[in-house]
Amino acid sequence: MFLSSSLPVLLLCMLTASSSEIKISEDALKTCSAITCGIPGRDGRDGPKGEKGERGQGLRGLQGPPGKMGPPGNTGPPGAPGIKGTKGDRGDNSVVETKLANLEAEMRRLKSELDHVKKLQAFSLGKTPGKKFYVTNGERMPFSKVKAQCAELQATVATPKNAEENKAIQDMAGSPAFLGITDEVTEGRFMYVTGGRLAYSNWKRDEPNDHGSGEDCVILLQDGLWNDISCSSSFLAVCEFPA
Ligand SMILES: [Ca+2]
Ligand SMILES: [Ca+2]
Repeated sequence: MFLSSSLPVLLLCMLTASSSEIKISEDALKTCSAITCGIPGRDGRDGPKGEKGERGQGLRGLQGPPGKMGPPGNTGPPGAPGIKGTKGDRGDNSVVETKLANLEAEMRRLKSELDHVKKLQAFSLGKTPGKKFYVTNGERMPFSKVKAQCAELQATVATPKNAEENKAIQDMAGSPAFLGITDEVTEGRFMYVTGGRLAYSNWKRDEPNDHGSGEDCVILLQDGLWNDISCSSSFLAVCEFPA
């Protein structure tokens, strides 16, 4: 009888019930202070199953290293032909022809000038048509340098092949000058630097004598006679140009 009359009070005393503890609200406690609280009832039955929660998201791992390059893909089909371009302007050859004509005129002028210079040079050197002519820069130097200087001028070292040429060099040089003749290849056998055995010679008495430590080059003395001499000595450089 007591239990049935105090049931509402008990319900008031139970504000929140969990599986482990019972919390009592402030209002309920006030009520309970006046009326003795009963023992808590049994746990209720489990409620219906809740809806399925959203899928969780785990921690994303670090990005791995790039993989190996795959094999090349197949060649694609050829593209469609492009749009045809507009027709170009007609070429103008007149500019090129004018330039060519100017160049030809300039070449004729230069050739005329060159011929004029050649005539002046021949006149100043006393050159006779059909005959060799000789040029000197008036410097003395070893034979090797004379050869190099003449080669630079596309000429050779003065080499008299007869008495007339010997006289021409003698008159032009005015002082001892190297000739393009040596016995450097075989001692005692003088030859032309350009090749071949001597066709003419004009040795001074008792020359060539290969004096001292040896003399393998030849100079034309002021009197027109020849003397073998050391190639490292310095004498006048005279170059010879063909006829
Ligand atoms: Ca010699
Ligand atoms: Ca000598």
